[in-house]
Amino acid sequence: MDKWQALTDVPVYQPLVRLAQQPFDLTGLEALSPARMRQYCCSVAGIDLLYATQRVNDEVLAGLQELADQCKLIEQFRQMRRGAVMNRIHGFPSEERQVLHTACRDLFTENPVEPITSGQARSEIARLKAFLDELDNGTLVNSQGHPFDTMIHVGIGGSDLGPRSVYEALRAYGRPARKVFFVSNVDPDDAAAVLRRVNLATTLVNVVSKSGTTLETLTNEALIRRAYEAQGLDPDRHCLAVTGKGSPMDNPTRYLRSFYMFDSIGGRYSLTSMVGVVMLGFALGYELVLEFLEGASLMDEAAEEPKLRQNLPLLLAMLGVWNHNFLGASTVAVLSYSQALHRFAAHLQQCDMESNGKSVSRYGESVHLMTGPILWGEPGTNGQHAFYQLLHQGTEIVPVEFIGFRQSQYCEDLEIEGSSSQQKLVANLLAQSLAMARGQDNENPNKRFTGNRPNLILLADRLTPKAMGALLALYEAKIVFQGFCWNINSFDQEGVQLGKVLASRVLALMQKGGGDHGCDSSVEMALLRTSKMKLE
Ligand code: G6Q
Repeated sequence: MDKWQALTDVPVYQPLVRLAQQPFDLTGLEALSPARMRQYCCSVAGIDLLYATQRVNDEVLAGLQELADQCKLIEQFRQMRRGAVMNRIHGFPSEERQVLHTACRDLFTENPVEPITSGQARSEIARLKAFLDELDNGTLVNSQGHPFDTMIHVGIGGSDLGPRSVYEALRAYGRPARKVFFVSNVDPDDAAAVLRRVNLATTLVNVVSKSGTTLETLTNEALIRRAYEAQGLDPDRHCLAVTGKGSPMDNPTRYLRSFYMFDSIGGRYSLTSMVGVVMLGFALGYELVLEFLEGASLMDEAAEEPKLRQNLPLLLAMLGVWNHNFLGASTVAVLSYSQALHRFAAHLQQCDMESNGKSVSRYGESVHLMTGPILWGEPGTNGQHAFYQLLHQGTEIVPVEFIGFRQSQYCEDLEIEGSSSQQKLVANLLAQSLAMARGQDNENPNKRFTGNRPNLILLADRLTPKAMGALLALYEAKIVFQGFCWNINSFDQEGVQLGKVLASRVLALMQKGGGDHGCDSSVEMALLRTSKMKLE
């Protein structure tokens, strides 16, 4: 989008505002016809998007196509994948970086769209394969000659949430003899709880930090290294590093093995880089990691399709913009009917809200429309027994993105009272979607369901590594498309800086000698006194 173009300046904005005054009524008798259901379905890379339960009709979809075209969303996505410098605020000092997370999985063709970063990713993945082979064939063992059977993944934010959520999602395919634990919080109890559960002698510690300077990660690494020393073990023979070239952690003599991620890959988009795949390779094996990356790569390619109704990520993004900017919904819930996806919403929360929680445009001007929504979620059916009351009858309209699978992962299921657990799970998902859309009248107002609560369903056969890769890339592309549409920079995170700076100031005050405190009249000191924290 050009400098002058805020979303409100895009020609099709006003026509869409007019259409939004009378959005499609999902509660009508024939509203959810079989024909509508068939037509409002888009399938890409093994994932189906069923969106008949959105408040759109053909006219709105045509308007959203124009919106995507007028904002040049596909063109920008193509430029991003080919290495354009997208992470910038024009006219102001900013990160000035390419955005190339997609290059990490562009591994399945002779001609990657951006060969330099893809080439680097290929050589890192070859190094990872060699490392995993050594673990498998017994060339790499601990000092007593025993195989490594456990990994502690240490990292925070983008270096934790994505890897952890996909590990949880794919645990069903994990190698039975390998365990993975995560430590992220600087809360000492996080590391202490994990250290109690592992045998350090057969454990690898995967320290992941792009910057190599993150307080929490460095503190946890030091704490875990201390635990090794206390047992007479050499931590350098157990710790791996995943970091940026030239970072303070880029010191191969301190680590059993070092892997690299690149400047052009932001933390929250780094799951398919070494940030995620070293741990996933250990847990699942190399072949399944490749399947995961292949799923992501298929979705990246599909995201370049210009036709909205055939481009799943673009459609998901534009339906989100319709609900958020035109129908006025301020949050979106991602409700996975899959226990394995129980941390996926947490990852999306970061990926979406850190990317699109912005108030200035890519030209430093204040934006006048809502940008990123509040994203939240929990797995179904658990959520049904908790917050769904508000989703059905609350005053806040919450668009819902349901995620489900036709088959379970473990295929350990039984028919109880005529149906399997998987059938019960999917039946609940479908029922919730209909209930939210159609509602139900009742003469008792307390039992009335107004309906017209927009929702959609993402459905795949089974949560396999490939499907997980596709699902991840789908959401990454959705977030990027929406950011382009709002003309904001979805790739920096200045909003997390202020808190970090203040935390170091408060910490410095805590560490300062007792005598200096008397005359300190800063607001930080006043807060410390009020909080009755012990000052050293
Ligand atoms: C993500 C953010 C942030 C980052 C963490 C960890 O996009 O940049 O969540 O991932 O702060 O950073 P390091 O990997 O540098 O330790």
